[in-house]
Amino acid sequence: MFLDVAVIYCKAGNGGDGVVAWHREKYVATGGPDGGDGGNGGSIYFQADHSMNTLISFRYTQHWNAENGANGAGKKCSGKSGADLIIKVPCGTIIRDAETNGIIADVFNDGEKVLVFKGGRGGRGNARFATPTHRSPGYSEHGEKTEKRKIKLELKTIADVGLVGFPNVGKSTLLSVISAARPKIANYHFTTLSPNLGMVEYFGDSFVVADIPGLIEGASEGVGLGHSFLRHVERVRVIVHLIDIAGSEGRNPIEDYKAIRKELENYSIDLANLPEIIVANKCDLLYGDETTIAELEELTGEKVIQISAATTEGVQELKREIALKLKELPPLAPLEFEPFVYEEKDRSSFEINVENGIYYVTGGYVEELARRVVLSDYDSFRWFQRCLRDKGVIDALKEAGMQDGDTVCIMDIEFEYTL
Ligand SMILES: Nc1nc2c(ncn2[C@@H]2O[C@H](COP(=O)(O)OP(=O)(O)OP(=O)(O)O)[C@@H](O)[C@H]2O)c(=O)[nH]1
Ligand SMILES: [Mg+2]
Repeated sequence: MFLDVAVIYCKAGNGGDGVVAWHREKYVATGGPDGGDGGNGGSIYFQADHSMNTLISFRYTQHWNAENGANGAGKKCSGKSGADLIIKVPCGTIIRDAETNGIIADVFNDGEKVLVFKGGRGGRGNARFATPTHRSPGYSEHGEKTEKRKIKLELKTIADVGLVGFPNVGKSTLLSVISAARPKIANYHFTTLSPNLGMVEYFGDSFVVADIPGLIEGASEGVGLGHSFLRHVERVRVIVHLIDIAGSEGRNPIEDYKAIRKELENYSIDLANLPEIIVANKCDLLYGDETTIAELEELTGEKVIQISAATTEGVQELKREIALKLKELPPLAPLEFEPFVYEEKDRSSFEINVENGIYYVTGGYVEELARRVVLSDYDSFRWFQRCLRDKGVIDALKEAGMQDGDTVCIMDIEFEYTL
């Protein structure tokens, strides 16, 4: 099954907590602090893999979590770092933030590994807080907690050439005669339901051709298989526009050409502006009548390449034409985009709200502080109070009307203020 858009949830690993521990040894009276640090949480990477061509696996697995860092231990033992998670995706997968649709990364070249979500830092153990003047700190830090992110994966196939045209004009037949690809071919509409890729060799040159499902009038408004498959020819270098020149289904080839052009324009102006090679297929059914070809050439002002994918007549010339055209064009490149970056948590601000006589302090600064404090420890709590004072939180609380004996709530820490 083919899937080219998927929404998943990712969470990098939390940092492990630092611990409080004391060195204990026979005949050593005061061993000092030896609590180790927590390990860092695992990060999430995305890696392009050329052997994949669909995002279907993301339909079944929607939650992707990297491992948390382990907590530290005594004897200055650091916790184990969480293992990184490497998520394999097809080449050409664009990663977007699902809320804003901002592009985080375009995983383009085979094997390319992109760091998307960094794991949380481990907290420091009490051994780290010892100083000459404060030799037995009884507190440690909690590890950094990471957030779960909702992201959208979008596959935009990477190919040099995109085959477009009405259903049944012979796109898959053409791909099967110019490459080793074996797409399904049949005499009915929408034989092709998902993009097929084929590698074409031409005298030492090679290029990738993408065959997509047929387009019909109104595709850009969702008729037929819709225009969603045009995503897969969006970043090709040249479009090969195939027409059933014999009008074997009773349609008019000239009108067909105009209709497809209109759909391309409706989809995106960039797509419509791509260089185009016009190919008249099924010439074997023309029996020498070239009036339609002349008419098409007059309409477009371009040379129309005549082929029969069935008999392979003219196919070699088409390959040459494509190879020559590609030589003039810039190589395939990843998207140019302003990368979306998640807002760094503001770790310096705080806010005070008073509700029912209780003073609630929220904001990045106090959240970070609360992560570091160990309330059961006297030293740690004193340090916490000192930070609140130095940062001006106490002054701000007083300004808000706090009096002796009032209750203050900072995250999940609740205490009574005494002068
Ligand atoms: N006579 C003749 N028939 C052809 C030629 N090329 C393709 N056909 C026939 O046209 C029919 C449709 O061919 P496909 O290659 O499946 O067409 P398609 O454009 O991929 O169609 P969809 O996948 O449905 O969009 C098949 O029966 C082919 O055998 C040709 O050059 N001459
Ligand atoms: Mg087909």
